[in-house]
Amino acid sequence: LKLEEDLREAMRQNQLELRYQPQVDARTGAVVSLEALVRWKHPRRGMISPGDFIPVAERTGQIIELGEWVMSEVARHCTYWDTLGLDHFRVCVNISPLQFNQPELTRTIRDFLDRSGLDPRRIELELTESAIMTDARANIEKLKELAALGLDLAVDDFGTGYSSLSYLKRFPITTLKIDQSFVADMSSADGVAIVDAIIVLAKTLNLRSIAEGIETQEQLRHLVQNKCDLLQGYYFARPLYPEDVPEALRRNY
Ligand code: G
Ligand code: G
Ligand code: MN
Ligand code: NA
Repeated sequence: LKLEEDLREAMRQNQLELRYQPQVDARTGAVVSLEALVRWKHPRRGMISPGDFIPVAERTGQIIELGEWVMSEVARHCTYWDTLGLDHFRVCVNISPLQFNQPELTRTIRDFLDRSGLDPRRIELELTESAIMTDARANIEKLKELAALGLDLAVDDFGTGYSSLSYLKRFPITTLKIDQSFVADMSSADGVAIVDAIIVLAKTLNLRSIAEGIETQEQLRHLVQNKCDLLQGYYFARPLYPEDVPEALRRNY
């Protein structure tokens, strides 16, 4: 209950902040997108990881308000980067299962796009595999509505849930995001086999593949060799302050 009350305060008192983690094009080394990741600077407890408070916010419903805050911050930061002439990259926004299941999600996202004037093609929503695969048949319409707004849709944590391949093919998604647990397990033959299989599946379905949680040269080499499209992880960059994004965009990784 304490964390819940604190979170309400946190949103009012600007204790939440967004960081942006670069996603690198495996062929060119350029940063082509950034994942927005929320951080909580608690006045007494210090940094609280979203792994600890997102589940609380999801349980209490505060994730709805938090999600709207994230979108308004993304819009604000995009406007700032625009003034520097930096607008050739996507921003990936995590959408929690509760948010996804809100009937008004499409309207919320449309309002966000209208208000901010952002080109929808610059936004990618990261939806978890379990959220979209639970009641998959009913979700086709919802995903079509979202896709019709012109933005990209990624399946986050791919491989950890139970995907129906036939739905995967029918969903208007653009990206498969290989869960970082599989990347972390790439020192084993099984781990490598799973990662390779997801990359091939993505190619077969004409989807972009992205691997997250890349920390080592060996992981990187294998992913590049096997034609994973995008790469994300501490090996390249930690989640960055918005002010540090311009330098990352100019760099070649
Ligand atoms: O940044 P970190 O690796 O600690 O994030 C932990 C978890 O919190 C991840 O599963 C990530 O998807 C989730 N998360 C981070 N930022 C957001 C956000 O803005 N919205 C939602 N719904 N989840 C987020
Ligand atoms: O569930 P989601 O994919 O949205 O979560 C991404 C999470 O992974 C974020 O909390 C982010 O901070 C974290 N992360 C990003 N890169 C790495 C990495 O290279 N190693 C580890 N261990 N975590 C990472
Ligand atoms: Mn994510
Ligand atoms: Na993930």
